[in-house]
Amino acid sequence: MAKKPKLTQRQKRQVAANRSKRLREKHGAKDASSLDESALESGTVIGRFGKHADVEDTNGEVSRCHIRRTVDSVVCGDKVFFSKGDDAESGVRGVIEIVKDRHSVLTRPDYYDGIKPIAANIDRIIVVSSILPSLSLNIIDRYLVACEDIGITPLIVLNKVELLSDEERATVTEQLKTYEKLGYEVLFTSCKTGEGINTLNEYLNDNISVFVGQSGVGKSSLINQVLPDADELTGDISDNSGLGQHTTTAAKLLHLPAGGDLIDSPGVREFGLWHIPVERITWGFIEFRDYLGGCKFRDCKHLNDPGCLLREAVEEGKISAERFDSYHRILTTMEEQRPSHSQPPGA
Ligand SMILES: Nc1nc2c(ncn2[C@@H]2O[C@H](COP(=O)(O)OP(=O)(O)OP(=O)(O)O)[C@@H](O)[C@H]2O)c(=O)[nH]1
Ligand SMILES: [Mg+2]
Ligand SMILES: [Zn+2]
Repeated sequence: MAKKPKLTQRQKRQVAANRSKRLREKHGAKDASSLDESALESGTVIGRFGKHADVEDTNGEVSRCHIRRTVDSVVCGDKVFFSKGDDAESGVRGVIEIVKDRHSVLTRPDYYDGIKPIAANIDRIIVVSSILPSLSLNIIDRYLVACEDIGITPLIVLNKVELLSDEERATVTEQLKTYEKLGYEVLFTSCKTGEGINTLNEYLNDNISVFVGQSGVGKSSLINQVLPDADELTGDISDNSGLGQHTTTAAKLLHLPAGGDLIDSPGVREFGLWHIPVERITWGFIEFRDYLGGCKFRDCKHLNDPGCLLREAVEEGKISAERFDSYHRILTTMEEQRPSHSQPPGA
């Protein structure tokens, strides 16, 4: 069979709009969210892999579904309208017809695929770091910018803390104080000693949280601690690189017994931010906000520009020098990581 020509984004949107209009007319509903449920089922995406997604209906029954070509993207946490089929043979039974509007979505840029959603309709982002792979404040800063960009409260988790000596623990506690002073919550955890797990449990209750962070930091292990039935696959750290081996390959949504959901996501090597405009990244460093617009030059790069309020604030100790350096490192790597086929945002 000849391969179907790929639709442009605009064409996809048009086809989707026509399709939902037709469905609405057919079922006499005013908008997509009030479609006749006897024709289409409502569900939540709880697994997403390759060309398929697992959708859980309101009774908790899970159907593996195809995704209608007109649907732009589907991720864990998405609320969808789908039709149930009965193709028991292939195991893939249904079709996702419409993805409902998302109240939030965490995205990351992908070198080949453009902007990729990671999880939808989340209200907490658990930013996991560890001692091995070693703690990177720059990676934390990247995730914090992404959280600020979409207005979702992050929790900074430092896992594997039992590996720290007393002295090392005092050092990282000091490093992470910077974040607490900015109003971010920081939690030390260990899947070996159980430290912090109860607090994490309480934090997650009744929320929809996505676990993000480098491969090997222990996202799946933490989820197994909170939800012993989850049985998430965990993998060893490579002896050579000290990094994880990308054990979780597809995102998965799990329910908490007391209410709320968790989304386990695959670790990413580099959490790029080149899909976010520079001004927005600057704004994502919350302690910079008071000074924005006050530099002598309107196009101040906040480097060695004369009359830079941000640099002055760093010199006066009002802004952490580490965060300021981290900001510049993000901007530098953004330019390096942006594929040549992609335009800077807003260009
Ligand atoms: N020492 C120690 N090891 C831990 C802890 N938590 C997890 N690990 C180990 O770290 C390794 C990686 O854990 P995973 O849970 O697979 O990490 P992940 O973040 O899910 O990794 P990806 O799925 O690849 O993104 C496993 O060998 C775990 O046993 C901890 O608190 N202390
Ligand atoms: Mg994992
Ligand atoms: Zn400046």
